[in-house]
Amino acid sequence: MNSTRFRPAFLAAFAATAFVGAAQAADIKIGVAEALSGGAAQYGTAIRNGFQLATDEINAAGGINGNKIVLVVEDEQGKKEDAINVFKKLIFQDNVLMVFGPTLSNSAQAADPIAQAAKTVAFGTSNTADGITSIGDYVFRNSVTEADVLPETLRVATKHANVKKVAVLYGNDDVFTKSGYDNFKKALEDAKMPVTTTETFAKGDVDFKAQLTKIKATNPDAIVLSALIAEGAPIMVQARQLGINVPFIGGNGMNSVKIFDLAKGASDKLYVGSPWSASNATPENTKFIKAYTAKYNGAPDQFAAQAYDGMYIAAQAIKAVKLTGALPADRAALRDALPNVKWTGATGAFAFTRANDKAGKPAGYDAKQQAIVSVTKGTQFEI
Ligand code: 1QQ
Repeated sequence: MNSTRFRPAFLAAFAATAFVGAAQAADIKIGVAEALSGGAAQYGTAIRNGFQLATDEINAAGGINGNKIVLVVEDEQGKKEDAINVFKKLIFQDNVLMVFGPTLSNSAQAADPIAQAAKTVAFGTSNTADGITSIGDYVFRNSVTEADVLPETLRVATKHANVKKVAVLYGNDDVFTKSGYDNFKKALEDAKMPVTTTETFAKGDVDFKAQLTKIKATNPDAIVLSALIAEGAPIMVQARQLGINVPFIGGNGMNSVKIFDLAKGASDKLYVGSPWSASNATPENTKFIKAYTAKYNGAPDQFAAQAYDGMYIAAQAIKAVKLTGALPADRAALRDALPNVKWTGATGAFAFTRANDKAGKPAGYDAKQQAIVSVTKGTQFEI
């Protein structure tokens, strides 16, 4: 199942460094590959902050079995070529124990095979498209998938806003926006919801008036939108400019408080599902929100929360592994330990399950425990 066959060669290659200092406290290097610039930086920055906060807390409490976590942070710019390069640097040059990221499913689909081939854990905290974890057994995520969330988002939003027919708008050149579309389409079919028209856009588009004008002519009660925020925010602004005032029903891409900054009043009547809620008053979440707000001088969002929990989940697994300093063995041992972690964090109780379906559903998802949130300036509807 794991890398036994390859161990002797790797051990020989790493022998020089493997046992030096193994007896004393050593830093645990963890790679963080996130979009810190470009259109996906809205998400990536929150994610990086979540990792940093959890790391600081873990280190302040003595580290993991006495060893401190050291983050090696790289900007993958939300682009798949850069995600591949950053993964290679972290895995082969920096010799990190594992890699968090990348931010977008689009990049994960390109970069995670590098980690899989190098038998190094790639842990996504924000990858929600179908099929990510089916890349291989070194690929993990704690992000709740579109396949899980969208049917509930649709159910709650259409009921609450009394929606009888919808138009659909999605990005057709991105793994996440396409997967969101596929899952919305299925959920709409299952709900027998009539679709007035389906329109598409591409990454980097800035003018959506042609699609929105067509949508307006079909007179839908809501617009189902699978978009990243870089396109999603201007789409909402331009829709309102065209006099389209019906609700938008979005996926994870619209699930950021940045939508309020970017689209301002035009972001009213946006429904999104979320695995995290600011108003969930558990001790873990209250502690997270307080610490995050104090450190970063601004409110966290679900991207920060899932990253924060992701780091604690990894720390539990690392704690259970007896690190030897021999990187291939440690990487494999971490991979074997991760599935056993159970953790209650800012997003609630979490456990991994093995994904056997195409959607690669993450584990520990409990639809009842997770809140569906409508982002109409902070209004929330628990289901
Ligand atoms: C994905 C997403 C994006 C919204 C991540 C920020 O969910 O690409 O899977």
